[in-house]
Amino acid sequence: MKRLTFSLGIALAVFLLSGSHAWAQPGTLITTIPLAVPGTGVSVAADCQEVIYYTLSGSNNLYKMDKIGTNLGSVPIVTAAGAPLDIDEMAWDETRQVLWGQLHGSNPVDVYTINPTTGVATFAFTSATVSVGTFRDGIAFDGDDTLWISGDVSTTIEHYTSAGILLGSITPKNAAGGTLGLISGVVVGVGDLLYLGRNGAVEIVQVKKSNGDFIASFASPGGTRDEGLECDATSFAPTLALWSREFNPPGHVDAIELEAGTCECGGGGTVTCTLGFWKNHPEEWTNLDPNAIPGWGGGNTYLQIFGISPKQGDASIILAHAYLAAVLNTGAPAADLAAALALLTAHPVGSKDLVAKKNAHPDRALALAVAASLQAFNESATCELPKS
Ligand SMILES: [Ca+2]
Ligand SMILES: [Ca+2]
Repeated sequence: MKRLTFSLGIALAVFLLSGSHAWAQPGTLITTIPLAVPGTGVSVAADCQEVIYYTLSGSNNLYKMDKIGTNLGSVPIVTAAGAPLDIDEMAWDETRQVLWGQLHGSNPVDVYTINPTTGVATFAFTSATVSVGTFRDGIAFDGDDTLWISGDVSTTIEHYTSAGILLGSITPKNAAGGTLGLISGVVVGVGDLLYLGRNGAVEIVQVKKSNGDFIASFASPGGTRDEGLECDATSFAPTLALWSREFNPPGHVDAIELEAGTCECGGGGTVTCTLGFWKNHPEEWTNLDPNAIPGWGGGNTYLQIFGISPKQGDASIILAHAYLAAVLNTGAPAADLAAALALLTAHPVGSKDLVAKKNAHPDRALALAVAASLQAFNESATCELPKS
């Protein structure tokens, strides 16, 4: 009897403890905020200082409110020449301290940067993204200084450098491996992750940035239409929030809890000098000549080596990519750099010595381990904002 009482006491303590922590889960609604100025629209953005931005259909105003819905005023969005612009979905860029926005009704989509204080919008580039309707719902700024852009009710997401160079396109998949479709909002996650809102499907989906493969999904506790999305790591810290914009008037934005650490405010605020960053920005290389040919490069230039895909799991090429990015970054582990150079000298790019096969060369596992270590370093390395 005594033991039973003791067990009940433990159970009660666990119950009380769990109650005090509320056991919040990813996908839980944190709060719903009615728009301070009501209306129709698809946009929501958040800077890293608890200011929420949105626009309304038929207006060129950039509206601001705080995380409890207090109206913080508005500023008209205009070009430098004074022409009014109706902007749809927007994404905060913490590095440049600007909003990236899509022009309403543009097809293919015109992309602008917007100064949140003055409202002055600067044309950036025209995307390849063709969209149905007139609302432009998906834009996200990535910490490697790229953008992910989709139109409305889209099946694809296009990937661009901040200078507007098209890097590729993904077609996100559903759990069964078919085309996901209905994509409106897009948010960049940490690592190989995008969060997507599905127009009218009341669902938030995680897919792989690299190829669109399905990872997971949860029912959206937001409105009936998850249009624009935005990562907000600040307003409800330490809880990580995803803002979702409801289309229909009077309009609201919903803060939805996300798994801790899975997205960053405004792309993180520093440029992460990943392998992709260096591949896309040869003009930023300071300690290697992109057109020089290393002895281990199989006759290719450094820049050409970045363009070779590692067919058959060719570890020489995987290692060469990681090594080049690590050399271009500052502060890579010296032992890893030396090991990589020795391996590449023994097994140059194009030798196919280290392809995946039965009885693969014993150096293959070592090359992959060194590449993984250098890649972990590259994924955390920061560098200067591109000068473009
Ligand atoms: Ca939509
Ligand atoms: Ca957004």
